Amino acid sequence: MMSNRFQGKQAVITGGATGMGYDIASRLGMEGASLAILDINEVALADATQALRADGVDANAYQVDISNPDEVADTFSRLIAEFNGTLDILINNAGIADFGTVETTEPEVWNKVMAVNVNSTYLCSKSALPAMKHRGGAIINFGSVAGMVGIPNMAAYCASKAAVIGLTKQMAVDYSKLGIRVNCICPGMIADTDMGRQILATDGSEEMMNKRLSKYPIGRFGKSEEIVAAVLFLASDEASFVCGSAFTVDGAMTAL
Ligand code: 1HS
Repeated sequence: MMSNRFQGKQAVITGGATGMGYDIASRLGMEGASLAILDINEVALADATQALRADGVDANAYQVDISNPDEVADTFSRLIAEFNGTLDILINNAGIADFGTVETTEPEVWNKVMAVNVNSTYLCSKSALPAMKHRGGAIINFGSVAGMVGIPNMAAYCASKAAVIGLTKQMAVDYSKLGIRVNCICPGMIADTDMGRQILATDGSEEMMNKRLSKYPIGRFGKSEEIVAAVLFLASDEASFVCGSAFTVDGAMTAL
């Protein structure tokens, strides 16, 4: 049975055109939320919006590079106007993965990963917060197990996700008293998204695959829907006392 936890709520999802972002958007919309979908990919954005609307979801699309301060400010002023000045939920989902040790990571790659994963979370939150103060709200950032333990050959990605976890805790301290709950989700390897496939493909040898899998006590990688369920919980009123949490959904990967 589909519940209606988000009836009357207005939500922004970054990176909402594909992968987990789309899955989150779709579930939020099916449970009643009105959506602003942000994505850099114009074609994917048009397809996603069409698919959501075909399912009866109220969704508007905004093409934006969320690492660009001016573009973010302009996009949020337009989408908040469309939402009549209020915003309830911000899902800072968009992110990229890249590979390298500290020695093999070039500054351009380091800066891009930090810009897309960390700066965007800061910039979108900065633009969203004034509109969330009217009736409270929820911000869900995307950390990762990679922000809690080291992953081989992912220096920039690990640093970026640790920064998101730190920013989440800091924001929770400043904004909980205003009724805005800030949390981050820390997924383990999710195999059925583009990012998951990209990470698995960097070294898809059987040996590497088994090594990766052996880090997961549950004996498998995760599925997008298992992260989406946790994100929706954090966004909902059921999580009314959950603030500043780094919520691991990882099959005990970081417990090992
Ligand atoms: C993509 C997500 O942030 C997880 S990174 C974990 C990679 S590993 O556990 O498969 O090495």
